[in-house]
Amino acid sequence: MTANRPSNDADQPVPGGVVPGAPTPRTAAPDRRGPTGCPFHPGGEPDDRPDPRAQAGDRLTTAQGLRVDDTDHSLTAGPRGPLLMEDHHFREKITHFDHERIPERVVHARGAGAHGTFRAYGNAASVTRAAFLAEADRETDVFVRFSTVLGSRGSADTVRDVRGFATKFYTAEGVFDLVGNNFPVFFIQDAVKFPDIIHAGKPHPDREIPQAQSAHDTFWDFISSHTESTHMAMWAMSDRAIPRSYRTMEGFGVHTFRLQAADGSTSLVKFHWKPLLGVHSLVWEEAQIAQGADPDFHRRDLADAIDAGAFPQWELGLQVMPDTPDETFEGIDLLDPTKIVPEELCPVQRVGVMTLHANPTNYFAETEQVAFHVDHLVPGIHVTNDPLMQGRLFSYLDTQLTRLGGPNFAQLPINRPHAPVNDMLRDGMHQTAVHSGVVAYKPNAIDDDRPVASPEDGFVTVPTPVEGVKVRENPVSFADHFTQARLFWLSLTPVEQAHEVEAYTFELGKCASDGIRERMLASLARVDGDLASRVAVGLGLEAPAAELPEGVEPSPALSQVPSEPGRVDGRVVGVVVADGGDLGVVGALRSALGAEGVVVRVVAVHGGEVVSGAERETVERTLLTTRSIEYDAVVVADGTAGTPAGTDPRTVVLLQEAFRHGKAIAALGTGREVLVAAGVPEGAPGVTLADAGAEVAPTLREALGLHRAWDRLATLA
Ligand code: HDE
Repeated sequence: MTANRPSNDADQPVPGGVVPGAPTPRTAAPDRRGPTGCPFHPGGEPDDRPDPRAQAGDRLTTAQGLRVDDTDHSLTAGPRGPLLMEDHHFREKITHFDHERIPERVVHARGAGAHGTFRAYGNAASVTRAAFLAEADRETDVFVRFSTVLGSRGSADTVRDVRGFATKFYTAEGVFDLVGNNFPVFFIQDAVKFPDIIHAGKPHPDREIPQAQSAHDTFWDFISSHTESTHMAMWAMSDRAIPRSYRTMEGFGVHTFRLQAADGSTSLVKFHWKPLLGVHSLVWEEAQIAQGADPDFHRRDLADAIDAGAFPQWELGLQVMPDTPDETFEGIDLLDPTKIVPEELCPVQRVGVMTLHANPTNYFAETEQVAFHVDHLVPGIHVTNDPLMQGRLFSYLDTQLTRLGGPNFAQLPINRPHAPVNDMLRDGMHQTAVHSGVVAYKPNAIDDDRPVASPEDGFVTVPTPVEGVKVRENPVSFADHFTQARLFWLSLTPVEQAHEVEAYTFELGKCASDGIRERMLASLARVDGDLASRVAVGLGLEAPAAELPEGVEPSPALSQVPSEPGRVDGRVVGVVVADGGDLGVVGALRSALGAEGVVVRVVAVHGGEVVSGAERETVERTLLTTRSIEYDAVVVADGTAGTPAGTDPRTVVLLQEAFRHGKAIAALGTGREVLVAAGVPEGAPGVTLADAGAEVAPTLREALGLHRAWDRLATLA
């Protein structure tokens, strides 16, 4: 018993004036300790005290804090005898290990997270009273989890799939979760079909293959028989489904939200995340190589960038539309999650910036246990009757009960609000709070009716009218499944269209059923005749006659091909060097490009150092440990020709892949002979020859900012 803790001694007198049953000095909570025995210090944790969330002390102990004498030998009856039941350390260690896993997410199982801050510009005050958006320069902590949808927790990052982009804002008014994707639309219009599309996309239940792939019969069986999926399928077959990095993805809230300003006025709003690094993708062959060479490609990229101080940033954008009774804008039904509102019709207004600046300390505690929920809203942000959104309101709370083992998951450190919680919820599995007092009901006289409700500044549902007969049907406007699929197609540049054709041909080519292929071709013929006939040629089938929606205008904002060079932070240039060759190029490129965050990596045939006269450079990648997917540009140094590095077949593969993937390539001096040997044409777009590193630096800077040599990709597509 600590000195400051009241005694439970039954003889102690009850102080006068205490209401019977109310908390008295006779009751006492456990001492304030973290999960590993460290004391909590009210008023913050000074740096010189141990973190109460972390492991404490330097001695190995049991979970009960008992010091362990030996953890390498179980307790046996003699050195050759059986294990003794008495071995409490063995039983505790193995039992805990046996239960280390929790169920992975049924969708979005594979993910990576990061901590950061959101700073509001203040210009959203006219549309929402949510303080974290409305107050200029207000900073709010965030945790973001990016994910793929179909794959298991251990699957590869670069599969063709939609990416989850879920953000938890720990606002002073409670947690707000923006649980979005990197596509602005969804496959289905009604949440009741979600198990169907996911069962169709997941591996076939008999052999449990293919993993994390949509290129199989059940997926395309579903898509081809649900024409409402056509628009989202166009996105899934585009370069958007194979992002270069989580840092170069857009994010979308998908559904239309209803925002309410302080004066009570409401608007219908779509959320966008705009990456400051631009929107960039891999090409398909790169994505496939990465699945084998580095299945953690995106996870590693995010963590490395943050470690290196290249903090990824996104601006939060709003498309604000009038809240009219028909909930449509320019003829687009805002409740239909298979439709976008083109930016040209309603510009995206940027209202704040998010910076991710810290990696998680522990993957399980943070990224795995974080629990997002579409229903985590704050005053000023409200849901609409989008039937997909309405279904999600049920699903996310429900799924955590199984995944996180009960109703107290909000108490896990990563899920705790950064606002006072007095919820009157009690008990339950894994309860870590020690609620005091006897009152957990309202109204109550014992506690002066506390805690009190907040009709003024609490979450007050916008009083929108609801009426109608109970039906299982969609609004008539939901029946248009092709106009926006065509809009998407028409908005792509020819090289992006070629990738779309290739993706459809690949995916349908992996299906065994002709019926599925034919049904899909029939859908594509309602998007674009050229698209349908090119895919049909690849599949060796007849293209059906085109039957197209009329008057569709493209939205140039949907293309990913940049009109001018963008930022280059975190872009990587690989420089192939050899002993005895020119090493000065490495320093020249670093000093020319390093200030903008470009990473210059030395690639050689062996590890350790490369040496040339008095010059030496540390080798960061050998031809054995590297692959072209690591680089945005490849440079061959002067003096490499004829050396083991210059003649190694892996250098040839490196250059050929960089060439095929539209990456910038440069050769200095005799390095051009290495290009010739690799079959890289000297005059091709994005291929530069020079004598010194400083000469190629400006060309490389521009090429990196454009992401690809698009003209070259167009000739290869
Ligand atoms: Fe989800 N979704 N979803 N989803 N979703 C889940 O919740 C669900 C949908 C999204 O990083 C699950 O905690 C239904 C659209 C993301 O932890 C589950 C429907 C969008 C994440 C669930 C949808 C999303 C999830 C699984 C149809 C984009 C990962 C684990 C109505 C706007 C969040 C979990 C993270 C996760 C249900 C459709 C995004 C089962 C029923 C549309 C980013 O509750």
